[in-house]
Amino acid sequence: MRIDVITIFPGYLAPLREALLGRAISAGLVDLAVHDLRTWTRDVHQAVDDAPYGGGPGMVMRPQVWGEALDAVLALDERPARIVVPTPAGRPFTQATAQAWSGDERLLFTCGRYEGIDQRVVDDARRRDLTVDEVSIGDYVLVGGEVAVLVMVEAVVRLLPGVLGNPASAEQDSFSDGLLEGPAFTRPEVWRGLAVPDVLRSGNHAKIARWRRDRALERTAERRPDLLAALPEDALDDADRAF
Ligand code: 6GU
Repeated sequence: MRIDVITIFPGYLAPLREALLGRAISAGLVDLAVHDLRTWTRDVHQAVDDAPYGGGPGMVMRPQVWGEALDAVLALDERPARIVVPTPAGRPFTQATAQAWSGDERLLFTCGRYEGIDQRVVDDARRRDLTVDEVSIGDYVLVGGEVAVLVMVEAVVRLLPGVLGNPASAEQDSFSDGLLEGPAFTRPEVWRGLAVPDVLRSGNHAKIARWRRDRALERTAERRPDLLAALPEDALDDADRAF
C-alpha cells in the first residue's frame, strides 16, 4: 500500500515511522511519503490560508495551493488514490472503514488546519471522478487533521497482511464481531490477592470460549449499549441471549 500525507507540519507525522508502522515501512509493506503543503505556495509569504467568505472567526485553507498539491502528489504514482480529508464535520471513521481502506492500493491524506480547506478542493476532485472521503475520528475537535491521520493510518496498516505477528489478534479485535473485548490475564495466578478466573486455567476450551463471549456481552452492555442495539438479528444465538 502507498500512503501519501500532505501537511504544513511534516514533523507531526514522524511517529508513523516508529514501532509497528515503522517495521511495516522497512519491510516494504507500506510505502509512506509525507509532503509539505508549502512546497506548492507561490507567494513570498508562503501563505496557505485566507479569511472566510461570509465572515466569521478563523481562516480557511486556500484552494489554489491544495489543488496544485493534490495534482502533484497524485501524479507521483499511476495507481488511483482514495483521498481522505480529516474533518470533525466528516462521516465517522470506524473499524469497518479501516477494514475497507486496508484493501486499497493507495491512500492520500490531506491535513487541514484552521477552519478547514476551501470546499471546492473536494468538489473539484469528485468532479474528476476521484474518490474523496471526509471523515471524523470522534465527537471532539482537534486543532488539525495530523493526529487524526496518525490514528487512521495505524488502524488501517495493522490490518495489512504480514503487519501483525499473529493475524488472529486482528480477527479477535474489539468491534470485529460487533462487541467489545473482555478482560485478559497473564501470570502470576494470584497477584496482590487477586486471582485469575478459574475457568481460564481449566483447559476446557468450550467453557473458556463461552466465558469470554459472556464477558464481552456484559462489558458491551455496560459500556456501549449502542453497539449491542446495532447488532444484526443473527449476531446473537440462544446461548448469548440466555446470558
Ligand atoms: Cl478528522 N479532524 C479534526 N481537526 N478534528 C477532529 C477530527 C478530525 N475528528 C474529530 N475531531
